[in-house]
Amino acid sequence: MSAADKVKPAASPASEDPATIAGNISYHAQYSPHFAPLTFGPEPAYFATAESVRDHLLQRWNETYLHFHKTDPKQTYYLSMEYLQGRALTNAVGNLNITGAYAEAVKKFGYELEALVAQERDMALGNGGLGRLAACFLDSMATLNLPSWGYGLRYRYGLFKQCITKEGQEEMAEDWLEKFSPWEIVRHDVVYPVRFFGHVEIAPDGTRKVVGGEVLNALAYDVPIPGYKTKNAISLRLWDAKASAEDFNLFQFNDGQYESAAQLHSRAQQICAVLYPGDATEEGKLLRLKQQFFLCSASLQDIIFRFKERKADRVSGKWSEFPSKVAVQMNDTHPTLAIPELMRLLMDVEGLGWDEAWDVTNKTVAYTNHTVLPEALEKWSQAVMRKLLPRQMEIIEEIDKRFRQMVISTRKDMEGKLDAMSVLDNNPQKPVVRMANLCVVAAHTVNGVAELHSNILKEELFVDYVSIWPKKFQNKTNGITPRRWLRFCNPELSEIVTKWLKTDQWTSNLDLLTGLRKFADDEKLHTEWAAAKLASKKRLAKHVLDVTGVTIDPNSLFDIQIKRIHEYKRQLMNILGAVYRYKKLKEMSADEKQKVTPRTVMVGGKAFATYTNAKRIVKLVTDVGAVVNNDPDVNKYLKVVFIPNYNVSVAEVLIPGSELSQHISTAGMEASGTSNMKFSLNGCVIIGTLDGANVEIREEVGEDNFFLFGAKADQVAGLRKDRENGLFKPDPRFEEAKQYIRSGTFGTYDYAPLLDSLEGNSGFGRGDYFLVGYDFPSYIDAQARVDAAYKDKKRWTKMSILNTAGSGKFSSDRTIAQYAKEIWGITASPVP
Ligand code: B1N
Repeated sequence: MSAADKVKPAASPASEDPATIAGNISYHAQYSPHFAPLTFGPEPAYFATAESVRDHLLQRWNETYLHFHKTDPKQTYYLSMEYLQGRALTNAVGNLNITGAYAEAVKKFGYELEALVAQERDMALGNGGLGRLAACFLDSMATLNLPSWGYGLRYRYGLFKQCITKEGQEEMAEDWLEKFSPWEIVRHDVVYPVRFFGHVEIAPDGTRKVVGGEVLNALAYDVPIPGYKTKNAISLRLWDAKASAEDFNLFQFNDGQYESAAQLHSRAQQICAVLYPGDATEEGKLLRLKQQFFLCSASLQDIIFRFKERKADRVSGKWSEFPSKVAVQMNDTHPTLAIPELMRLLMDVEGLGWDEAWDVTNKTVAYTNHTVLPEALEKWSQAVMRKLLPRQMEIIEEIDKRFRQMVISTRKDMEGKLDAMSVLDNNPQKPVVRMANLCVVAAHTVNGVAELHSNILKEELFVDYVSIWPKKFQNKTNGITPRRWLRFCNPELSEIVTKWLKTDQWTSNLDLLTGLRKFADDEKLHTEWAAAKLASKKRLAKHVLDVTGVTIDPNSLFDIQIKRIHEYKRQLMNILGAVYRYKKLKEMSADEKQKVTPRTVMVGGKAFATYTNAKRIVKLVTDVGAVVNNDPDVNKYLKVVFIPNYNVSVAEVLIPGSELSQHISTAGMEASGTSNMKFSLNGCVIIGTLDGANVEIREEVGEDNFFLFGAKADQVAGLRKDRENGLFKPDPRFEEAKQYIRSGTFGTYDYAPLLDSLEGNSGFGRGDYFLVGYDFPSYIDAQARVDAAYKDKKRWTKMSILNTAGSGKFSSDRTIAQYAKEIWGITASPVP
């Protein structure tokens, strides 16, 4: 019997009555005050409100833990280096279905709930789609009552804050913990040692252990994740690194040697200091590897602890039962070290033999691939790995050896492919471990994130393995949570959807949206739909004015491209299109201009700090904007705005107000994309290539409601070859746009390296590897079709409705239900 069972708490603080809630908020303001009690400004009011919401979460979260403990279901553990949670308050009250009660409660203090929500800092522990996907998945896991948890790292600073200056992008540390986070609970009782460096010692009986090196402690912080309209709340467990008191050399400190006295403490701080520390240096690479291992080792020790905790007799073994209780999902290759670390724990700590440990590991771990870009496929130096993780490296070598033997003895025909398929690349120039290969060899299932991407995995990247393990490969098309991405971020449109469907069940059963199709021509719906869109556009225009000082016209077509800046995503094509549009406007007579569809082109996204060409693209967008927006001849017809510091909370303002969004990557290069799903769900029409999930979105919403252009994935290799052979003939419009920039129209910054990357055949300039020049004419033509369609309000509104109506497939509830059934083998376990 636990203490909690002996003495019941006085009263539940988790009330749904506004007056009681206000009392609880007031209680938190007094007894967990983070600010002087003199004033109760928006910031303290936000913290007190958040803490009172947390009371609700904690109650559910404790009950869920106990429920899983008692019922002992198979549980999934999602391992990810990134979680882009964004803000939590709106989502928490929304999922708990107490938004109205909280809105009323905070009114008693003179506040609107939205004003308090705006005080919250984004939890930006991720950089793009992969991290936001993990966050959407947690929401769906909780909502579907699945026994599942997330594991990640508690980075002190999240993804950098992007400032736009005259020089372009500048990065600042994102201090999300500056004033503490009310959503995390430090768990001083959950601590595991993680060892780096050292050497392997072999006992006379052959057992191995690592001695020496440095040991840091992983300390757990739990972020409760509530499901929508359910009692279940799951955990996102984030690890922080700590050195212990014994590692603090008091003698040295008192002797004035402050730095060396606290050496290990400062090394512990480095581990969770930032997401993606620069890896240009050897130190940077080592730090990233340390981060990855820290996540894997701490999480696996915790998973094994829980496996034993739930049934006492597991302490003494029954390891064959492990895969029937535990599923580990690796979000890309970043947590690959979970494989050798699980092997080590099973063999060196729990005493299993190799075969048994391998069987357990294989049946436990699964791997999701998120990219086929060669530069993003992780490879770690064997030497670095051997030094940092000597035992894990031994295990990787053994895995590689046994894999090679297996192929040679069972698949003689594949022997010639072994050099490409093996885990170790023993090229004497640069011996590396190929993490994706290790994942494919060790995992029971490998999946891609959209149909097209999964096919590319099976037909190209992993084709050789398919012939060995044909059943290992699956597709799980990505999804997004309809709670955050429609219900909460777009209340106007949500209400209309609920009204016309006569139910709000779509929030957890998104397929119901197809019910809107039969009203696609209804004039009354059109009027309401357009009014909701306009309201969101006005909110978006206000945001743009606040952060850039640029006034944009809510009656112009809002055209948005927001995502990480990368050459394959082709923001450069977008801006060349805008430059071409500008030039044409300059050449038009006043009468001709009257016929033009006014447009506001918005681009947002962060460039990795060391990715020079991506930073040049940011600079180009702002330079083009500065000229166009201040040109009285055209600025009624065109504006170009760079939206600074794109993140989850900015997306929640931009997406509802969008009308056209650009998903224009070179075909075959964007694994899925997930913002495309968010835009379409919010009644935005996509202009895009047949890439990633665009293919499936177009199928669902109908080809008339999608502006398609560009080369197909299977043409790309041939087009690049043609280019190398000098067979490419650029369209004059493409030449015109580039020349306009080169001529200095948008200032004197040196754009030559950027524009040169679009020239040449190969080698220097990369010969337009991303095929901007090839796709440009069809892109411009598609944009002309957009202009024409937008002039016909009826047609456009119908397209918008049909986009929302066709988005049901892209709920992360569907995705997660498929993972649960087809990969993890887990079932729902709702708290009674
Ligand atoms: O993962 C998303 C997809 O929707 C996107 O298409 C895909 O680009 C994205 C190395 C990545 N793939 N790979 C990464 C992130 C961080 C890093 O250090 C690679 N991100 C994606 C969700 O499936």
